Amino acid sequence: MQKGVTTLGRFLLEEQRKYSYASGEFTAILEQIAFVAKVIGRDVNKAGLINILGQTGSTNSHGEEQQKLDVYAHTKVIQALDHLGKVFAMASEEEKEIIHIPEKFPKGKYLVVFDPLDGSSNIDVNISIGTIFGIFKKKSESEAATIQDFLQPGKNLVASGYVIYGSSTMFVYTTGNGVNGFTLDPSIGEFLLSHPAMKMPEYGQIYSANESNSSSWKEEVVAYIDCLRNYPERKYTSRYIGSLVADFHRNLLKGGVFLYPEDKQYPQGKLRLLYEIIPLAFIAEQAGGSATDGENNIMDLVPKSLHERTPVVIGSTFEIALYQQFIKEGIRKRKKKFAKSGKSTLEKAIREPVI
Ligand code: AHM
Ligand code: MG
Repeated sequence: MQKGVTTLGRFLLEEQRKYSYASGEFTAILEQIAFVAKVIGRDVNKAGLINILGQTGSTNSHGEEQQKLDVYAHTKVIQALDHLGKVFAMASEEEKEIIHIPEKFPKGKYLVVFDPLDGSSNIDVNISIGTIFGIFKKKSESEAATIQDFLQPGKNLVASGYVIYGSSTMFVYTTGNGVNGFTLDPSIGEFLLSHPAMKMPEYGQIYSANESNSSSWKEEVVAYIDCLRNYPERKYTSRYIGSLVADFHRNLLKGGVFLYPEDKQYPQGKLRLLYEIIPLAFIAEQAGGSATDGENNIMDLVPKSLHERTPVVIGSTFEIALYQQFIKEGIRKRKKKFAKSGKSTLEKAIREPVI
């Protein structure tokens, strides 16, 4: 191995040693998530082959291969974590109720929330997808987990992260001490530190939104996008993959903003607060960016149910602050305010929101 190369395992261990009280329980959970990411990544890469293998009658080694890949990933994450003795309970996008630890295994003190395969509709067309996770500490003393245990704000997270299955497989995580990214070297089957201390640029030139929904966006959101499109100092461009982890990851590296606001089809927003948006908001914040639902910092929101949806705007500080300004002022107020100036609302909107 090359000098200076740090494996994820070594990095986790060194991080753990920084805290005298750390018992290693938490490290064990992260290691298992990284392990299952490799398993899921391997199967995602075979996605196009599953039918071919099935048709030729070749061995179906897992049995699960006939399942939808997101259900398969869901099962694999549970299997990777349920026996550790470190997890109290889990919640997944693929399961309506809480996932309890089987009686035969001891329980731990951590709660894991996850979206096993986000953007899974993109698998068939070879577009990057991802796994998102968040880890909380259990608060109650109860023997069996209840939904209440999971309804914690982002600021209670002890760790969060995601795995992107793209042109390479990457594991990105934070424990509140900055964000670090690891790239899988398939030849040795190890995640290697490739993106230490990731920082989101203060601003970018990208906005990511499904603009086909814009006819039912609030007028402030339409005006905001218009403002970015016509921004005088730099030309913003639109990039939308439709795969949250991939869109977020690109913006984390390059700067910019991802938004999925309320619209007619999703009056509460489409994305899920607990296991999609809160974990990514923690990463964004730790990398120097932020996330809002338009009014509140995402990290302050307390989910009211496991699968609650939220509007979200997440990204670089400049673009988020600009968005907040549009929402706060309201277009009508803005129009009124600038009516006398003789300048168009848009011009004013661009000039005024300097943060
Ligand atoms: P999923 O959790 O069912 O995969 O849906 C979430 C996905 C995100 O990855 C992505 O950002 C969004 O849905 C795309 O939605 P749309 O197709 O409406 O633009
Ligand atoms: Mg999802």
